[in-house]
Amino acid sequence: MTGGAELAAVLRGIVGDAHVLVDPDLRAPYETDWTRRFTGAARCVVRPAGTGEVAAVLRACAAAGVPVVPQGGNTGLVGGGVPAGGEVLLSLARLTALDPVDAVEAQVTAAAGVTLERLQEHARAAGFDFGVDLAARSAATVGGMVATNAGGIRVLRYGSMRAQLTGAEAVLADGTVVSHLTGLAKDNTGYDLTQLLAGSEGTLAVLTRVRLRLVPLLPARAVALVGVAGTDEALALLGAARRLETLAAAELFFAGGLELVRGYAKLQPPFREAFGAYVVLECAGQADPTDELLEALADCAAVGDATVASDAAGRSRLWAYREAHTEAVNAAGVPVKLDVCVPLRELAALVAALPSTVDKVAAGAQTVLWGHLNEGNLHVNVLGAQQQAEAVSDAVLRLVAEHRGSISSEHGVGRAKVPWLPLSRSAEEIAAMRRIKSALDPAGLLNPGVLL
Ligand code: 2HG
Ligand code: ZN
Repeated sequence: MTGGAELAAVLRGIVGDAHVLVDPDLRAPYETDWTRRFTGAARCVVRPAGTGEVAAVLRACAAAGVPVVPQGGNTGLVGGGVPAGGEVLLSLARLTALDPVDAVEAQVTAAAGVTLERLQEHARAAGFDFGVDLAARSAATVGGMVATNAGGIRVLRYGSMRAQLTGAEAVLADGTVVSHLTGLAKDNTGYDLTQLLAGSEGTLAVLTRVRLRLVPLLPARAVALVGVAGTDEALALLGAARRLETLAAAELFFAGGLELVRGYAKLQPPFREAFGAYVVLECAGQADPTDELLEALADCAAVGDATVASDAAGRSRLWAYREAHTEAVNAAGVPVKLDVCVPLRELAALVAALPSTVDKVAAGAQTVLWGHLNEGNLHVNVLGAQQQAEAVSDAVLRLVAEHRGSISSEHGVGRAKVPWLPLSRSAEEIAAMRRIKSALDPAGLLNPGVLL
């Protein structure tokens, strides 16, 4: 094992003095996630500028036997991109090359550190759009989003990140570059290494470039915020909205979350009357979908009240009630944060059981729920339970497993959910994952302690 100073000197030789950060103040922004729940001291932060430098950094770390934590925009929510202590933190933020849109294939190749927002602007300027969208768009990077198989608010229409992925370039733990960026629509030439990396959370390789599918730019949009009595009524509304070909998003939140968001973002109550649950529906098409959205709402008995906007300002005003949830919760305290999904038939029972399940292990804590209705994906945020974080996670995740759900729907396993992985994956599956891990990273240097 090389000493810390010696490895840092080797890394400086690869990326230049300015891009190896050893000073604690300079390292700090990389060492803690933005929710302040995960933190660890890195040996140093290294900021390579391209695939060749990433490969050289990984070769140097492998030679020194030092573990590496890859990091994109540091917007992850399960501690998968921050060090536990003593690793080299490999920031992909300087890999920002973005190729011109390939309009013939409707694809684009982007380096790992390109932010989602930049990718969206780039695609839209060329008459296309990108199929994944999420609230952290200004900071989340495409490399991190592939590594975590990010989901977000358009999964209903376009699937999650892996569904957009047609190719990848990545560096293995020993510095080997594996590159398959042709993006061919049909390519049956053996194991799909690209898809293996989607959702691998930095444990198998470091993604440096990704080839992504683009979708048609749909200029006409309409958003409805709908008040309903509760989860069953939200599901009835979803059933009606799903008949619309233009449906692009269906999101859910509840009265408690609305109150928190209104206080934080200084928003007016959306309706004169208060409702138990709220649904945001978005429709998108080449032609204005407002009328068909209004008709669907008028025909649905579950609708308590609704407000619809078609102009950009009005649409973002309605989206704010949903999108400000994470920030509003964060401003209220450090939450216990869980991200689960269940079959839709189980959703109402889960929503009903969650507050009392939490209360049994953390009396007086506040359970805030919201999420992606179409996928039965609930974000369970518990405030005032940091001392009982483990017990809350355990109780909630066991309840989810009883309802045939997943302990991590879209945020990944990271460091946060490792103990509960057996609730969602069998011993045989986990053993097979371990075999894949040790084939690609035999020394266990990539993101140790994450996922497995
Ligand atoms: C969302 O859908 C994000 O708002 C974040 O996945 C969820 O903060 C959370 O728990
Ligand atoms: Zn989400």
